[in-house]
Amino acid sequence: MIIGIVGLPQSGKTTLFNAVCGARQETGGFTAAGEVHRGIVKVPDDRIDVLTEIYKPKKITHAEIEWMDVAGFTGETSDRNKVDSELPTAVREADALAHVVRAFEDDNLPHPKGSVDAMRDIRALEDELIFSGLVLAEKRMEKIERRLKVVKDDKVEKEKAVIDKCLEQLNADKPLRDLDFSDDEMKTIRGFQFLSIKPKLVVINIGEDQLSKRDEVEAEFASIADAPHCMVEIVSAKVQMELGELDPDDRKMFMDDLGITESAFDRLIRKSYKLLGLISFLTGGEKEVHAWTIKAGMTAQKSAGVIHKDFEKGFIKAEVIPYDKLAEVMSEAEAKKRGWMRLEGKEYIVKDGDVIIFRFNV
Ligand SMILES: Nc1nc2c(ncn2[C@@H]2O[C@H](COP(=O)(O)OP(=O)(O)OP(=O)(O)O)[C@@H](O)[C@H]2O)c(=O)[nH]1
Ligand SMILES: [Mg+2]
Repeated sequence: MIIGIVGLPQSGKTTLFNAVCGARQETGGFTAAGEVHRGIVKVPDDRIDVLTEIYKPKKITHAEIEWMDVAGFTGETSDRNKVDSELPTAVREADALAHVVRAFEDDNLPHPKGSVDAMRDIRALEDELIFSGLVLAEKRMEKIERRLKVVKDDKVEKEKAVIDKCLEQLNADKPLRDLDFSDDEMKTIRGFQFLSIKPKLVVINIGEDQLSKRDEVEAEFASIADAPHCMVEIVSAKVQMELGELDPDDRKMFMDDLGITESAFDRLIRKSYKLLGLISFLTGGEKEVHAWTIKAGMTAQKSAGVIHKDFEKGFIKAEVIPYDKLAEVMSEAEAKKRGWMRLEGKEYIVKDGDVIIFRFNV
């Protein structure tokens, strides 16, 4: 699962990337077109800490997501043949987008649009995502219609229906992520990698001096998160990056000074996880405590396959203790004694925080 960072040049994308991934890429230097930074982020999870206390494992493994940082783009082109070269092509492979929007004031750093106006920039990027999809869909539709003139083809007819649905939405200046698509429809259009279909996290990048007004800023942009598959988070990327470079003791002191809590940043990463429709189930033992990433709605048998294909193939049953129950007694044996361990079959829909032991045959 990949989150692609997008936004205007010099909005703080690489700064955010460094903060999130603990990376040390150059900031303020214009990430070059075609340059891609990749990093892996551990998803903070208090439940792992509790399970660690219970099982005292040799190894601890968090859920992870990949973040990707690319060059900025202004999206000022109105030339339909150029639009694709303007958008960093790498972000097409992302599963979700994080749009970094500059809200910080800095007289020494000119804004590519001449002034700081976060709402304008949010809308402009959305327009660009929609526009690039429109170009793609229109081109495809031409091909489809040409083909259907020559031959009757059910598969192509089906594709036409989905592309029509997309075109209607895009022509109304609305993103595809607002629409519901069936699994079948999704399969049909997956190859186009439409940007406006990707879940979007809007990251409002505020300056250090705005940190004390965080709640006001949050209220100002709250409506953005009303749209389906959209979330907003307020951070100061620069402060977070600098905090990340400190050793833990100094960091704690700095954060107290600035009045920021650890959870502000953890929340950004947790949100991105949720935005992707991901949840974790947990496994615990002396060897390892492990948070495993699955798509919400996955069955027990499919989830077993995330650990090992043999678990899925030879699946017999899942022994499930909900995390809250386990944390209540802090002992697997005690939870079992109290009858809190359930036996679930292959069709069981795994819940976030299920602590699972899979029984299987190979
Ligand atoms: N004052 C201030 N400056 C910031 C903040 N966040 C980022 N910057 C500065 O903005 C400049 C650009 O930051 P980058 O992270 O390189 O921006 P970018 O979006 O990756 O830029 P491109 O790669 O050119 O698209 C750097 O000089 C940062 O130090 C902030 O919260 N406050
Ligand atoms: Mg950059």
